[in-house]
Amino acid sequence: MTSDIETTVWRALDGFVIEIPSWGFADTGTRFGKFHQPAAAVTLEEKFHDAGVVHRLTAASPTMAIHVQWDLSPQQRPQDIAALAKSHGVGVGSINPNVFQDPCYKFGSFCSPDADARRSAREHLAECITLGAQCGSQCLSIWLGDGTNYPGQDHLRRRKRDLQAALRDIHQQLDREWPAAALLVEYKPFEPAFYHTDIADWGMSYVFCKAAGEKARVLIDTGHHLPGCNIEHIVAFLLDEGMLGGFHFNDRKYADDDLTIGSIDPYAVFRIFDQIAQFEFETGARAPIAYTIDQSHNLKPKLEATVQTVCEAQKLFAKAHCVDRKALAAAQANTDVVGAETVLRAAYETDVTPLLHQWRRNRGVPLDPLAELRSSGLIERLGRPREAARERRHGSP
Ligand code: PSV
Ligand code: MN
Repeated sequence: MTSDIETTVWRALDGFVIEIPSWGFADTGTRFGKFHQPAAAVTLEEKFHDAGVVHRLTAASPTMAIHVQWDLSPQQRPQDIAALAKSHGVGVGSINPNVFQDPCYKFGSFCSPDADARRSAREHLAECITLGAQCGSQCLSIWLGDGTNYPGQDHLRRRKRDLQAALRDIHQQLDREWPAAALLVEYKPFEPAFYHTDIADWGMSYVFCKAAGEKARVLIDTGHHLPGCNIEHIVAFLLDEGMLGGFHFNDRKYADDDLTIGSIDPYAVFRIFDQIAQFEFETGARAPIAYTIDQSHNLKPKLEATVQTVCEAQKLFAKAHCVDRKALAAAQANTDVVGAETVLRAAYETDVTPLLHQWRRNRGVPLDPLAELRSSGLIERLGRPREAARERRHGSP
C-alpha cells in the first residue's frame, strides 16, 4: 500500500528537474591556478554528452545551461545546437550571456561609462536572444560583473539608470522575438567588483525586474549572499510577490565557493525547499521556478560531482515534501514554537532513501546513480580520447 507521504514525495520528485551547467564539465580554476582533468569536456558535443550521462543516471536533469562565450563558436547554428543536445538525450537550457570577460568590459557592461562597452553588451544580448529563440531554450539568465572597486570611481545613479534602460530594451526584444522566454536577473554583492556591484542584492534585482517587464524574475544564486543571510526568507518573500524566477545552487563556507550543494549546510537547502513546498501546498499550484546548478569543481571529477549534486538536491527536496503541513500550520497558529520546529526537524531527519530508491526504480534509473557512475569506469574511459583530442588540437594536453 502506498502511503500519503510516498505519493506526495513521488509526485513532487516527478516535477523536480534541475538544470546542469555546461561549465561544470569543463576545466576551470581559481585565480591561483587551474587543475586539469583528462575527462574534462572541451567541446559543446562533449558537454552535451556529459549532460546526457547525468540525465540518464538520474532522470532529473533534462537540460544543460549554455554559457554563450565559453561554449559556442560564431559558426554554430542554433538548430545544430538543438540537434546536438537532442542526440544526447537532453535539451538546451538557459542561455547565459557573457558581458564580463572581454577587455571592453573593464569598467562594466550596461553600466559602463563607455558607450561603446554598453553598445557591445547590448549587441551580445541581441545575439543571445536570437540564439535562444531558435534553439528551444526557455530562459535568458543574466548575471553581470558590473561594479566598481573604489569609492568615487563612478556615478552610481547613472549606472542604475543605464542598466534599467538596457533591461527594458532587452525585455522588449524578448517580447518581439522570444515570447516564451523568462528573463532571470541574478544578483551578487561582491566579485569581481569589490566596492559596489550594480545588482548587489535581491531587492535591487527585484526593482530592475519590475522596471524591465513582466517576464523578468529574480534569480537567487545561493553563493551570492553576505555571511549570515537568511536565504529562505528571501525565497518566501519573492514567492509571495510572484517574483522568484530561479536558483543557481551551490554551497559555500566563505564566499562564492562553488562547493557541492549541501556539503556544508544541508539544512539550509532543506529550508529553501521547505518554503517552496509550503507555498505549493497552500496555493495548490507548482511555483514556476528554474532550478539550476552553478558549480564548477576543481578537485572532484566533474561528472561525479554533478551526479552527486543532483542526487543531493533530490534528497533535500524530498525531505522538504515530508513536512507534515497540517501539523506545522497548527503549531504555528498555536504559537507552539518547539512543536513547529519539531515538525520541521522530523521531516529533515526522515530517511528518504527508500522513497528515492522506489522513485528511481519506477523511472528505470540506477538506485544509486553515483555508485553506478563510479563503478562504470566511464570517467577513465572518457579521459583517453579527450586527452588525445586535446593534444591534436593544441599539441599538448
Ligand atoms: C557569477 O559568480 C555566476 O554565479 C554567474 O551565474 C555566472 O554565470 C557563473 O557564476 C559563472 O560560473
Ligand atoms: Mn550564478
